[in-house]
Amino acid sequence: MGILSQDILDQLEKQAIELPSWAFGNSGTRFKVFGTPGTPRDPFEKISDAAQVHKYTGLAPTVALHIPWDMSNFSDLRKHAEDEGVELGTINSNTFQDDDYKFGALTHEDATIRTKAIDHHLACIDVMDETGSRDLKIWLAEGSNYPGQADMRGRQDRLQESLQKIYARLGDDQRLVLEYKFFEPSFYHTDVPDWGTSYAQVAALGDKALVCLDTGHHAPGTNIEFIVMQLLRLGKLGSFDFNSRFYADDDLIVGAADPFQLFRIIFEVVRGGGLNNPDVQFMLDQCHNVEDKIPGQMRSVLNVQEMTARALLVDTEKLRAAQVSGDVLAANQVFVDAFYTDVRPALAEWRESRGLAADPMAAFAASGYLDKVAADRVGGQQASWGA
Ligand code: LRH
Ligand code: MN
Repeated sequence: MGILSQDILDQLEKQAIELPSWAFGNSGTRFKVFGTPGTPRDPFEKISDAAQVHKYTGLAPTVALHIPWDMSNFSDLRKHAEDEGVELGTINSNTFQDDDYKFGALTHEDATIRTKAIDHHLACIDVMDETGSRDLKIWLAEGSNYPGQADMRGRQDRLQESLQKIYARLGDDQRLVLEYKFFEPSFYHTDVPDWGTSYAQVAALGDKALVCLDTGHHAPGTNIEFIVMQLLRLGKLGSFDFNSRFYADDDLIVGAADPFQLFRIIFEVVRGGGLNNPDVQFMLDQCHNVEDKIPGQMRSVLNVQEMTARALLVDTEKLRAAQVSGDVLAANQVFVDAFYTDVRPALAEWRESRGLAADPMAAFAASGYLDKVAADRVGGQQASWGA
């Protein structure tokens, strides 16, 4: 297929990117959450929309759920997903929308509050037993806003104690991934602010506990691909939340703000044996505040596919030779040559050879699906974060 060898195409064929159910609901900022005609009103409609992304791209066979946003009859939802050609994926806990957690949840000074938060996670694992999901993803909004407000050391100890109780409940084939974020909603300290803290906490739990890396959760200027390299080297990179940002946790379409960063990240994934590795889950974590959500998700998985194809085009032999000989410019040239290689025509041809539309976005737009759901989904409450 032109510039893409059969070996590269074989690797691309195996690529699977999990979609976040919440990307199909309304989302926004503290200023405004915009509604959109046809937005899903329940998890079943979210799954139907997510299935459209897989139908046209062949890239998104699973959908992550968020609890309680996606509470439903999970055996019916699982059946619905299978009927739509997808499966239910990662289960996300939520301890960031309850008044009781104002000063913490798994880290709270009060054991009663900690027990409530632990029980929520145990309930999420019950959901995993019903949905057949492997991963429990834990992102904690916990922290403080002013120096002196919190005993940061005591909170780390209580966090470990709480995580131990959650970890003990995991089944043999289940895992937990602990997501870090350097700030927001806490503005002085965050209890899991960086990869080192997440690593320290999960390493103390055991093999079924790993780190979740959200590409929007780092301080500006952070070399994220270095962290990817290190976590793969340590065997503790459990999953990605892919998105992109210009400033903070903007949750924009992955690759939109900084395509070269996405390329560098995926190059380290390939280098570290993380591509199509079942231990390293690729997931999107995005919000389409102003653009149409299904096309937004489609554009996202296609961006990841394109950057994966480019990363696989790096002439690693030539690169190593230049690295070993200290030829700085030659090494960088080999690297960016792959990045600047336009793989889109070859990917379009390859899609057609697999019975997919050469241009999934155009094919979906022509399907009239958005007009249909806008006409059908009248009344009821459109789904959103409900912050
Ligand atoms: C927190 C986060 C986390 C999710 C939420 C939807 O910023 O990245 O992964 O629970 O977004
Ligand atoms: Mn995330």
